[in-house]
Amino acid sequence: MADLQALAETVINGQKEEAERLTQAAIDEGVRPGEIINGGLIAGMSVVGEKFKNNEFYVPEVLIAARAMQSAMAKVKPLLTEGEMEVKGRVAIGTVKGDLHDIGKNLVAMMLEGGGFEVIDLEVDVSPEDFIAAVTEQGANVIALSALLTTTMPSMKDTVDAVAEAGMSGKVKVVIGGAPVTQSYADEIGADGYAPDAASAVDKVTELLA
Ligand code: B1M
Repeated sequence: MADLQALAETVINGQKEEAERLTQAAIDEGVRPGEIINGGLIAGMSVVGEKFKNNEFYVPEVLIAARAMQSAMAKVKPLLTEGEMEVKGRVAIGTVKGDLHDIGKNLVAMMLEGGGFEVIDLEVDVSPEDFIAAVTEQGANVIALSALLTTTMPSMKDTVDAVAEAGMSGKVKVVIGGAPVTQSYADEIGADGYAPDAASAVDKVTELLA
């Protein structure tokens, strides 16, 4: 039987090959991709985050764990998108200007793809202008902003303001998230939605486009 706790441990310990092997075993046993991601990969990375906060882990351990998680994720990702027929909307996602954290943003992007959305991944350090360009040039109808630093959260407000200045408020929905972000911050800056994690980001975008 698939052992998602053991998979989480391989992420925590940065065991890339073992993480890939256990992920493949879970896939072969028919465990749903979302379950592998939530119960194994995200669960492991949350522990890594805690250890980093408590100074039990330093940057190198964190990067090694992230590499194990991302390479295991690469095995699950094609399955999340496989068989999806209806494209529910086009989401331009990125980590905001000045912010280079992309693990959570990548999870949200993958879950959105798995939820039937077309995802335009603008990567990291994305300016408000680049988000607007994704709407005007690539037809995005949702802008999804991720921030992990309190110092980069103001760029979320700048992006919401840029959407209003471009006359797109209401037509393009802006959803925000990331560890320091809250519903009350979303309300304060006038974002259309907030989600605390990757799975609820899919629910929120679905709700906003309904
Ligand atoms: Co950084 N870092 N980091 N870091 N880092 C944090 C965020 C920090 C909390 C660590 C700490 O001090 N305890 C702290 C921020 C403090 C603050 O502002 N409040 C911090 C800092 C200070 C920094 C640097 C400034 C350190 C330095 O250089 N002095 C620097 C900044 C670089 C920059 O961005 N300009 C830095 C650098 C790095 C690394 C490069 C080493 C690495 C990033 C690697 C990468 O992303 N490729 C890193 C990491 C890994 C972390 C921690 C340990 C883990 C972040 C992570 O990936 N978590 C983090 C500590 C922590 O979180 N406890 C920390 C796992 C990931 C799955 O969670 O991204 O929260 P998360 O995503 C979640 C939800 O938030 C949500 O869904 C995801 C999963 O369900 N979500 C969304 C995310 N985006 C969403 C968008 C949505 C909806 C939901 O809608 C659109």
